[in-house]
Amino acid sequence: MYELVIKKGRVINSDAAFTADVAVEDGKIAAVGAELAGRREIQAAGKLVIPGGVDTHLHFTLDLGGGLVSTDDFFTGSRAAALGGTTTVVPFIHPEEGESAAEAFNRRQREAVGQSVVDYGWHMNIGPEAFRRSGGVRSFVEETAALGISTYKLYMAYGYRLNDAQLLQAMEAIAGVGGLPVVHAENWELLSHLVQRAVDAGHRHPRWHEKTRPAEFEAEAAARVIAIARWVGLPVEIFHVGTREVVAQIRRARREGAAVYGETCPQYLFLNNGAFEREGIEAAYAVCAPPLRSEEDRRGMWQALAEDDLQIVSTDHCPFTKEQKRAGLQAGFHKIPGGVPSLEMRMAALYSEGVAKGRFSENRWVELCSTFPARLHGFAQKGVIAPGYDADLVVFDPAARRTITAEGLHEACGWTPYEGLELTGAVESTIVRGTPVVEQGRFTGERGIGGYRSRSGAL
Ligand code: DUC
Ligand code: ZN
Repeated sequence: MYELVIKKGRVINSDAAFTADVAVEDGKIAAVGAELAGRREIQAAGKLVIPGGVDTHLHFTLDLGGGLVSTDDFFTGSRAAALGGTTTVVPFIHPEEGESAAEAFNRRQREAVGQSVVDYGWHMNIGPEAFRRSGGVRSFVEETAALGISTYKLYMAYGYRLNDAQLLQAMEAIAGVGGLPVVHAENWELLSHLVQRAVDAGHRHPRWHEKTRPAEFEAEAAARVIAIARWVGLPVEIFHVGTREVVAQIRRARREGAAVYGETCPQYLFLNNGAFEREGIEAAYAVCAPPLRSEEDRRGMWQALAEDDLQIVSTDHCPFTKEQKRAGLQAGFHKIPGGVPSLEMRMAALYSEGVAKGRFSENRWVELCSTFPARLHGFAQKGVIAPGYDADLVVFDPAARRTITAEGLHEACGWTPYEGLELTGAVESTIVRGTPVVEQGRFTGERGIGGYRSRSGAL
């Protein structure tokens, strides 16, 4: 008799689909087979049983400075994740000047321990300050790897941005520990110039957010960082791809045999730059970076997922309050805090628009949202339903119908850019390492069930 058995669901892995019982013991999947009995049983006939979602790109309490902090903290954010079928998240550590990797890690851990409902790892941000430390970037990366962190965020934009020589040195250091760089690719010099020019000309409307961040310059940055990674001989993942120009760079590199990976996010799959023309504050809600692009780009992201030109769907979840967005809107497009909430809708939205509408298979859905992000980011125990893996499981009702509303979501911002979006399929139960935290679509978990998962390397 097992501790918990999910009965008679259709188990979906990235490479197989079959009807079976899934038995759980001590937080692990103990058996997958027929006629398994549990002290507790969840009936899943007619439902899909998938490995819990893995979201390898999101922000909890991101501090943009000047009092602007993104709203979801570890509890509200991880609860939204669980309700949306995501059981592993990877937010960021932004070390402060003079802070060691361990000090920064401990500071962030204090926000997460006892709060997170789902498991989590960390990306370590390598900013210019890493180069000013004694021992330089290499010892900073080694110190980080010793904490069980194997993924490193490199910005080509904002205050954290690295110049090209720093990108190269950071990548050499990451290669030395078998890690993976994940990159925000935009050409900061060009876009800053265009933003200033637009502001000087008196432009304030959110549409100028996209106009001042041309896709060509985003693609130029992606091509540049891909070239550096290839020269160093290191895999690289380009974050939040929303334009076909960047997809073309990734595709070209991959066809030449380079280990280059691309992520897109729900905002680039469900929204286009028409959102900047919405009324009032709705236009400010849509501001995120890189910006939303054309309808052709939006369609192009779906095609890229189907054709494996993009390999991961994460969220870059980073909501700000209505008041923060409104204050930005009044000050002008360049002052609107960038970020949208997508964490809770990701899995169901990808099923609805991807699988139910025939764009790709159930297996590809699981691969994009769970198996491959787990594998690329070094979560060796996650993303697969098989004995020995973590019992992170989701029971998903493929026939349920749901309309997205801000009221029905649990993200801590009170708005959603997807208001009114109709979805086929809904998360019914979520299990985090053997513990049900969502049952019948309702949160039943407790703070602190999730834990830090250390990693020893990336793909
Ligand atoms: N883009 C956003 O829109 N928000 C947070 C960080 C980022 O790169
Ligand atoms: Zn980014």
